[in-house]
Amino acid sequence: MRLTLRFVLPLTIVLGLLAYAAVPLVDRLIQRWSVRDLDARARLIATSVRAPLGAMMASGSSDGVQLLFNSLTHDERLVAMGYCASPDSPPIATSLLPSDMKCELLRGHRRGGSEVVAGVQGLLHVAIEPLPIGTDSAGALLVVQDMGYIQSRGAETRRYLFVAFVWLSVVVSFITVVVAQLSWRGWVAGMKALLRGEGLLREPVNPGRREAPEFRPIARDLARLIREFESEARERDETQITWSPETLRRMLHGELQGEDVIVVSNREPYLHEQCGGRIETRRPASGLVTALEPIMRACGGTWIAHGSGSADRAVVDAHDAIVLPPEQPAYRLRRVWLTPDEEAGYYYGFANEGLWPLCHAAHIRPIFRSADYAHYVAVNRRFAEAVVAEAKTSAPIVLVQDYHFALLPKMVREALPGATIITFWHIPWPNPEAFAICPWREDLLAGLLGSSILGFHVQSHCNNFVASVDDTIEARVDREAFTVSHGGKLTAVRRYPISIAWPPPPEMVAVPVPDCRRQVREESGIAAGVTIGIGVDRLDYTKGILERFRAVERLLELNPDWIGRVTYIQIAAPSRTVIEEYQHHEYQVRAHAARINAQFGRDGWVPIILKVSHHEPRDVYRYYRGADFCFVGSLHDGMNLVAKEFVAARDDDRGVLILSQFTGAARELPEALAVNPYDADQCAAALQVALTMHPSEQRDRMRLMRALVAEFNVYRWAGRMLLDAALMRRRGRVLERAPFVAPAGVGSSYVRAV
Ligand code: ADQ
Repeated sequence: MRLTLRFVLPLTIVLGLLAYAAVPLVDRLIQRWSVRDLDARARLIATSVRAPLGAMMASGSSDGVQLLFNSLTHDERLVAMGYCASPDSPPIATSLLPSDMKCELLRGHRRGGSEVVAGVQGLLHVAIEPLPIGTDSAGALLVVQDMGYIQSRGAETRRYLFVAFVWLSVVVSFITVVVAQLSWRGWVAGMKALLRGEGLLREPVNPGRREAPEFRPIARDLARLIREFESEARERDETQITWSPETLRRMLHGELQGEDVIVVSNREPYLHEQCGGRIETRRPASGLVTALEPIMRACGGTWIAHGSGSADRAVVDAHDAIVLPPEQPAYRLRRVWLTPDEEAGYYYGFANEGLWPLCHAAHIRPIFRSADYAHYVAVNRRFAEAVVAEAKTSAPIVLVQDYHFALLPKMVREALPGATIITFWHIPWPNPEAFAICPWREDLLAGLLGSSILGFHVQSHCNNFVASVDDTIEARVDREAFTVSHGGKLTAVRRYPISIAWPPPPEMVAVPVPDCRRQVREESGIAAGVTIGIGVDRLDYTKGILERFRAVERLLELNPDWIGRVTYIQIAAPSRTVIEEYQHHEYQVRAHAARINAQFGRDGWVPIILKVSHHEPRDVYRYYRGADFCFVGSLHDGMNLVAKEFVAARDDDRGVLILSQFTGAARELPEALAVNPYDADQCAAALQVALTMHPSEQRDRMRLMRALVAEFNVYRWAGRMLLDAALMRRRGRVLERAPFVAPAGVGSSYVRAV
């Protein structure tokens, strides 16, 4: 009712005012029409009387004229008539001709005309019609008509008009109320649906109902706001997210919908090798591949890598690409070919004889050759060109992996200024003094600072990098925001601890633990009562394999009771075998194992079993599951995924992890037995603890470690980086729309890194 009144009342008032304004207008209009009618009537009368009047005047019968006029004025509207022969003669007229109406009137109306005058009983219409008769050339007829009927007609019209307006207002109000009610209901229903989130966060409850077009812009804005709110909330409280391939896919869909994701790494996720007449597919032993492959499976995109398998060329298409993984294609691998010289200079030379020892505190001197560096520059350029060629948009998201591509971010940035480049440095970053020995340190830093985000596993590596920048090049370092501004570009330096897929692929943990133990024993010839330790590494001097052998030796020296009761299996994948240092290291590893086995081995038992060969991930997991403890003894390691894999493999909550304090993993897994691998006595003591640890303690420790790896899995690692990239891109877009030059050092400049 109130709604009705709200519509009807103003409408009635408006219509009333309109009617009020219309009345004088209508009066004037009626009068004008009536005057026109009376003029025509006067002309008609003049025409009708012309002949009899002419005859009477010719015969001088003024009485006859009088009689004629009297007979005509019987008409109730015709008040009086008269004839003037000239302006000076008296009129021959009926008795009711007003006395003030003289023939002089003719002077002002030589050609005739009419006027409205006020009579005693109301308005009169006086028409003067020229009527020359005989010699009276100025003769004219006076016709006086009553206009009273017009006034009564005006009153009637006003009455009709009023009634019509009243009706109109009622009808218009009714229609307005009905239409308003209907659209109000629709609007309220639409708004309620919007507030319920239909069409924004979820499908409409009634999919048949079409969304009102006027809601579309509101719905769009709301959806965008909700997305932004969600992602900001996620950024504020990421502990709420359980990261899985599905979460990552959803996040990529929501945050980076339609974005072009390109990964660049030296190592390819799959190698194709010629074996006899067959082509075999092989997964390389690499932490980087272990971490990135699940991501690419989850989000697709293009992975650019060096094609190093002997049959790699045989399986690619015309664009040097192949779709992977073989069993369930999800992403594209684009292979880049290198000549043996390029590979020797860029990969073995500068990357692995120069940067690898430079970044690892393993007391191996880096070797820097300018010819190697020239190859490093050229190969970085080649990969950068491949990124540009593979980019589907001008602003792709490029994930650059590791120390093989320190120069590439800047090269890609120059070609694709809109790209979001996330570079992840998988190995440690040395302190500024150690880094200073690199002859091309400025170029390396400038190259890396082409990235939007530069990631390391742990905060101390971020700190070392920023300190190196501070010591080496002209750049503005913001230690609060942890950003570096160089050449007008900003790079955020962030910590993203890498991890493994969780839960581990089902096929890795399919064989029950007791079966794994039995198989491991059988394969390695280990007797039933012997405790088994495991180490899984690339055969690399940074991994502390020699140190672990010394620890086993020391344990047997200090506690001879363990002789014949414990065997440590070292799986070592040959790595970088063309490098002399690695050849020497392998020789030492073999020699140490042989010496210790010779010293302590007896009756078919040996303390160390060394398996220098590559193993498929399934075999590696079988060893993890079949062992009683895992020993990670790296002298220096960015993260170390073996530690996390061992934890993931132990769904029986058993097994002990001995972990070097110089790995990134040690900061995340305090329940492991932390050791200094250089301290053989301490390591031997840790072995003793591991060998005697009660199963319930093993279970408690293992559960805590498993919970951590489950939560901080590789999907979180990638998701966190990609979310940061998405945030940067969003901020970049906002800034493009509303540019604002922040004062130097103010955080908004962070956005310009995009
Ligand atoms: P890597 O130095 O390669 O990685 P790591 O993290 O331990 O070291 O990963 C090694 C991977 O190779 C694991 O997945 C392991 O299972 C596998 N592997 C080792 N030996 C193998 C063998 N014989 N056969 C088959 N597979 C084998 C670099 C950095 C690390 C960082 C990772 C990821 O040096 O610090 O954790 O990248 O960022």
